[in-house]
Amino acid sequence: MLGLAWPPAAPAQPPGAQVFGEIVFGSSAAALQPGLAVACPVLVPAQPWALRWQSAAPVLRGEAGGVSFAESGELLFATISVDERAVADAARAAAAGSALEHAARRAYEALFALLDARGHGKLLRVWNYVPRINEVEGGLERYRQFNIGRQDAFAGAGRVLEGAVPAACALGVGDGALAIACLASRRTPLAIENPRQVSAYHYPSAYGPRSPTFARAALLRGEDKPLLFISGTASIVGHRSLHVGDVVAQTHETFDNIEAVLAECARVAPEARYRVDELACVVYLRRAADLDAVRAVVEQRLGPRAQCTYVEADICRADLLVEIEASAGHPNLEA
Ligand code: 3EB
Repeated sequence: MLGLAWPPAAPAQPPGAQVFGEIVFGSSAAALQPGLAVACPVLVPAQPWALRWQSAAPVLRGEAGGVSFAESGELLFATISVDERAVADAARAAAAGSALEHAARRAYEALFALLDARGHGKLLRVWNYVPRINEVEGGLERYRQFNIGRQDAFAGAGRVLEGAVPAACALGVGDGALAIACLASRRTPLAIENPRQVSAYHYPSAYGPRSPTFARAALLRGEDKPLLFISGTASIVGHRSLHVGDVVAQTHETFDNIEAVLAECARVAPEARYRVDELACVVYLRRAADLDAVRAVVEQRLGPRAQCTYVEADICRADLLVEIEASAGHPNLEA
């Protein structure tokens, strides 16, 4: 049994469940190991807030190769941080591209080694927090550098670069280390694409020398309820950013994309027929000043039951102002 603790103060459900991993926003330290701290400001609920994973099955915690992990039943939660300043010399010596590219490659190599060693090899969902994501260094935006290292690590580990890839998000944070968290499973998730969008792994090279390696959503079937993760979703149709400068229109376009992913999910997995008002969302805003405008659209599109947290973070395309990630199927999200 897997649950998303929501809100963070809620007691573990069912009784006896224990939290086996967390991503804390608005804080520089996680309370738990494994746990990732993302220092970005939380706008709503205006205090540190965490995504927490809980399970009624026994939890085994450990640390290997720089990766902190916890296994419970068929799931594994893992985190790793790699400070590019600490690997800059190694990157130069290996002629391995930029320090950030090297850090991304190292982080994913370590995660893959751990997942394979633990027998939880199937990556379901990855959260990527990239320092200064939109800065251009050496002629290449840092998000694009990150994509090179990530894709290299997938290929180097013998993993596919398209199709059965995980759901993900990639957000920009201030200075600090590249920080990554993931959920993986013993079972193979179903990757879902959005018919309104070119698959990210097929983006043209105008968006960078290597495509991002992620699916629009991933579904883990065979649970009491199928567990759905919708990747960070933005105002992109085909492969283009739409409504540049108009945060309200971007938010509506983002929900059109999320609804298209839900429809595609129901088509390929009829038992996973989720409505938009059943989603728990994290809304990432580039500018805190857009909160009220975005919140009005979110509440209009999701209805009053919406479980939504708003975090200030940079979006991986410089022309986008908002990105929304969502999930459904957690037992404790039932009304
Ligand atoms: C996009 O759709 C917006 O690089 O892992 C969304 C989700 C985005 C995941 C990633 C990037 C990533 O292209 C950006």
